[in-house]
Amino acid sequence: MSRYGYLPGLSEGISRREFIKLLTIAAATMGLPVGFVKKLEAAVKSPMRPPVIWLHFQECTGCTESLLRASNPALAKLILDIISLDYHETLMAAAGKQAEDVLYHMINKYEGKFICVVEGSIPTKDNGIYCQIGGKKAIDILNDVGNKASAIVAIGYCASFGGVQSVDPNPTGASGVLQVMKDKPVINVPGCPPNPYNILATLLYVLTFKKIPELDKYNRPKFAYGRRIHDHCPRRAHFDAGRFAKEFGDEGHRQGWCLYQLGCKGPVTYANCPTTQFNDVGVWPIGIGHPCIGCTQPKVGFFLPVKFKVKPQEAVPPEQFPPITVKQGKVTVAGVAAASAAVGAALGAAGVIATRLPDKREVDHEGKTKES
Ligand code: FSX
Ligand code: SF4
Ligand code: F3S
Repeated sequence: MSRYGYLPGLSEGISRREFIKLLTIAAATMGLPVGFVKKLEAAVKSPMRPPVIWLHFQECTGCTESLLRASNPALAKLILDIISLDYHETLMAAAGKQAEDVLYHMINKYEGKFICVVEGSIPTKDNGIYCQIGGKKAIDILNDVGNKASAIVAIGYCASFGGVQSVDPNPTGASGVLQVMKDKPVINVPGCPPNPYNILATLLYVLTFKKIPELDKYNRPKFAYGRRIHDHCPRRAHFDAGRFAKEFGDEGHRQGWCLYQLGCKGPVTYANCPTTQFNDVGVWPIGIGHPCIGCTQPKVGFFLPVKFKVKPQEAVPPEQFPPITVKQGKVTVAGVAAASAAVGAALGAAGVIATRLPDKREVDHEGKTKES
């Protein structure tokens, strides 16, 4: 239950089995070994865990809805109830003045200690008049609450990057949280809607480690947004082989070929959708035949026409792979990699082995080593 117990319908417990399963998935999403599940459990159960205050501005509420409609109801319960959600405009029974009183009571009581979650963009044009709640402008509410929070988690494409309403001509001046709150730690968890496991993992990370996870240049947690869709896409073999769906419903589309020619933005979009997927039943846009629209990528999702073809970038190796620019004795890794490419995938390991070796060793074209 939340501290005030006013979130209806979310108070039934989660079985221990479900609870541990969710924490294990969250640990895997964060790239943590299974041994960390106990730490996550302790953080969630701690009576000292910080309250969470969840604000809504310009949006479709799809982020919260997708949580509530998750095929695993325990997931919504874990995020919305057990992680101590103390104010959520969509879910709480309180309304009007009562709701406002709760909000200001909470932020004053827990100043500097609570996490503020924001859903939706903030209109900044014409003094912010285009989104008002109880006569108060969104930008003022965000300033009141955000400035007292220990950290802000911007959930969804709207709160992260402005959303569909920020596309030109952006009549309301819709902006992401970071554009408004420049001096606060802001974590962006984009997606339209974002994957509930990424929301869970981000909140759990902050609760457990009491710090912000490592972020990329768009303030997204690297554990969830560190790789391109294209790099893990199950249709990638078709891309490499030049087999493309040209029209929805054509033979290539029915065969599950690559959706690049239909405007897939997977080659420039960073997110874990191919591996995490949605709704616990393995669905995600590309999996069900729709090109990725880039809903986690600034200036891509909604900004580029669906049929627009992006330019594929160079392949980027995962961060945990060794660097490919380090010279290793007489044979450079680049040389080994080139040789590997020429003689087949089995030798690809040579490049990896090579970078782990101390200097003054040579690596032959089969990856065997000898001291020089
Ligand atoms: Fe935006 Fe979320 Fe898309 Fe909708 O709240 S990210 S329009 S799913 O609802 O903010
Ligand atoms: Fe997958 Fe899209 Fe890349 Fe094709 S272009 S391999 S569908 S991510
Ligand atoms: Fe969004 Fe593309 Fe994933 S459209 S949900 S980032 S596959």
